[in-house]
Amino acid sequence: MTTRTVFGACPHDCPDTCAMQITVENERVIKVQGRADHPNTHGALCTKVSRYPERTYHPERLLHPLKRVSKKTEAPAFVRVSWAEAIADIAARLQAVKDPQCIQPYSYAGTMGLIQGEAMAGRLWNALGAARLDRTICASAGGAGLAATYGHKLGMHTRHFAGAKLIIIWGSNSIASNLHFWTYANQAKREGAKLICIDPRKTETADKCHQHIAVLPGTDGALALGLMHELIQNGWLDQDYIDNHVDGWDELRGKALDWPPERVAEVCGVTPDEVRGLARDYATTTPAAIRMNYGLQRVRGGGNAVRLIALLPCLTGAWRHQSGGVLLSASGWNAPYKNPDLERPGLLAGRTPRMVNMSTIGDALLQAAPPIEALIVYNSNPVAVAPESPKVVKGFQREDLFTVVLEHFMTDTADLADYVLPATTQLEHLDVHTSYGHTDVLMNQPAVAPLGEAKTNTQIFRELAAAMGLTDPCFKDSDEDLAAQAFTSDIDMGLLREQGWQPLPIPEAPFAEGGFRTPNGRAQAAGADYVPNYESAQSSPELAARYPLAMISPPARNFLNSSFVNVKSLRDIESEPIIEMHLGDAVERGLADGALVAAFNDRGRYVAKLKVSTRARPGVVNGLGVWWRKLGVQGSNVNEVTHQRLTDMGNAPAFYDCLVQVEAA
Ligand SMILES: Nc1nc2c(c(=O)[nH]1)N[C@H]1C(S)=C(S)[C@@H](COP(=O)(O)OP(=O)(O)OC[C@H]3O[C@@H](n4cnc5c(=O)[nH]c(N)nc54)[C@H](O)[C@@H]3O)O[C@H]1N2
Ligand SMILES: Nc1nc2c(c(=O)[nH]1)N[C@H]1C(S)=C(S)[C@@H](COP(=O)(O)OP(=O)(O)OC[C@H]3O[C@@H](n4cnc5c(=O)[nH]c(N)nc54)[C@H](O)[C@@H]3O)O[C@H]1N2
Ligand code: SF4
Ligand SMILES: [Mo]
Repeated sequence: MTTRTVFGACPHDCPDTCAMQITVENERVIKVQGRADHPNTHGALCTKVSRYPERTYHPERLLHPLKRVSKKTEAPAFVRVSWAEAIADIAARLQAVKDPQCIQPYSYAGTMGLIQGEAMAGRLWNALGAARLDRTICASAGGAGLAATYGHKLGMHTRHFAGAKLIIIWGSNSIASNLHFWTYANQAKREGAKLICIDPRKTETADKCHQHIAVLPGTDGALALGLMHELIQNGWLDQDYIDNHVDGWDELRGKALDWPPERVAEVCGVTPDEVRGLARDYATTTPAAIRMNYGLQRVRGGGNAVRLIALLPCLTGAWRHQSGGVLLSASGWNAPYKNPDLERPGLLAGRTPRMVNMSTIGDALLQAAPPIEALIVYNSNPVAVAPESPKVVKGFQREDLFTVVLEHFMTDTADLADYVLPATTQLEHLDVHTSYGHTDVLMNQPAVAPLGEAKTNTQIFRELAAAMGLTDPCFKDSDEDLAAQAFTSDIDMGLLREQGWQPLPIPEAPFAEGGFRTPNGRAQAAGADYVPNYESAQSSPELAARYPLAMISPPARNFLNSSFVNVKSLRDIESEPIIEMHLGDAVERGLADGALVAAFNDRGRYVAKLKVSTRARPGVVNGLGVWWRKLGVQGSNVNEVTHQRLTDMGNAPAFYDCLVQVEAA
């Protein structure tokens, strides 16, 4: 028996980017663990990724290229073909597209790796002049909000939350989605810090905080303005910090004065005392830290809400302390270390192909002019995760659309492909990673050879480039070459290979003396304001009369977006798709716990089991995401009812800005 350990990195879309230790016995991975010597990972992976071997050796892993033999509207049927046949046919089909802008890549963060992400794919799209993709589906509203305020996506160090005396967890179910942050928050709690959770849902995280403020979805901007009102009225401002480091406060101050606690309470669905108490705690506890997450920016006003919340530590001077400030994303810290030439933008040779927003792929497939003729999907499962899936499905069903999907499994998206190509998992390929939660870079070494005939994303794109006659030498780069090119020379690749991770030199209290990344170094407050939801009783009363319940669809703890839904041990924990509803709302509708119900609106109908639960507040239902449609009830998932309208900033989807009615199914 031969046993070895290999250093890896978790590839998933999660702020924690854990360092993994992979145990291989007789050329089979038997265990993945968190590395004890990596500070942010501290020896533990989450439940999901601890099952990564189960996912990798899953009996339904795709191991051979498949070609469709049924109509798109019929039950999916495929036959096995050779790689040579698949690559030659796909290359010919792509070459037959006259306007290269009608070739549409579609990818997201199935892996966050820089190599298996866009390194080789981007080169191919640039060389062809294929359409570009606006990658907005997750974080671009908040990202744009942060950038408008601070000049970049920057925030506190995760580890310094351990030293805070007040932690506001705002729009985040950290125990489920940001476990390693929670470890630091818990440490602060043990040392006497107060933890407050702001979330419409009473999450596992809210259970463990001292206080839970259950705002209505999409009202966080109003709450932030209410806090500012209280800071002004009670003389709690750090005027010196504001004078030296903030632009536009006079304008924002005027707006905040219009938001007394009573008005805030009415809009947010909380009490005036909750607003006053929160303001007092925030202003009078030092250091005070805010962990925002992306939950609160999936509404029409998401960008502005992030702007307003991000400004709070400027108003109290919380930034003066290393354990004060705010964190939404840390990715701006690693941006300067990334090689901007990795995807070879020069291959575009002056062309500016059209850009399609991934969040409106349903409309784009049905309406774009000229039409999308070929679609290449990798690292994403849009038929399950994109909003308003009835339209996404209809778009994918177009018989004149040529679709190729690179995948590990036969997902809802793969079911609608012309070709399905088997891709390697993180245990089978090389990659390098940055993180949006901490500030280390990591390397993932392949632990075992590709399973079956699976190939890396990079190899598939290399072969396609060759078959399409592209001769630029960059298409010959190996994954090792790509890894060596991924960063600027400030990253020590030798150390990265040997140790598996490397911290970046980031200041401990980065904005203690201002120095934001805006052109004049000052935080920008002008223009920030509360933007109400598209769909709510206040902003669209006629719609609310028909669809009176606000539905949010936050992640399920044991899935990662739609990944892991097909891993049986994890699906067994989640058991089945559920909609959480407050008892009063259930009684009003004559619905009993455990009933099969449908959440519906003009867009579609999502069928799930009703869970009458204190996790739901009155007026809000929680449709935990994101199930594979085909593993859900009646082939539906929560995106049946979401819409394609975009946020105020960043052109992102407003998944949690959604009215429904619920009835027995
Ligand atoms: N287990 C698990 N972990 C994950 C993921 C997963 O699917 N499962 N997804 C990963 C991804 S892709 C991302 S982007 C990250 C972050 O992903 P996020 O979506 O930020 O995940 P959560 O931390 O669950 O935060 C969402 C929380 O916001 C709450 N929320 C919804 N609407 C509002 C609102 O209007 N205001 C406020 N204040 N709160 C609201 C929800 O109830 C939920 O508890 O997590 C990653 N981690
Ligand atoms: N209603 C609702 N919808 C949501 C959300 C929500 O909260 N509510 N969350 C949104 C968010 S935050 C996000 S980030 C998106 C996420 O959406 P996606 O980025 O599409 O994420 P996943 O659903 O995890 O799908 C990733 C797919 O990539 C595949 N994959 C993983 N690694 C590789 C690889 O190395 N090669 C190839 N070829 N494939 C690979 C996996 O098998 C998986 O099927 O969903 C969004 N959709
Ligand atoms: S999903 Fe997040 S918490 Fe889980 S192993 Fe990956 S990085 Fe760590
Ligand atoms: Mo995300």
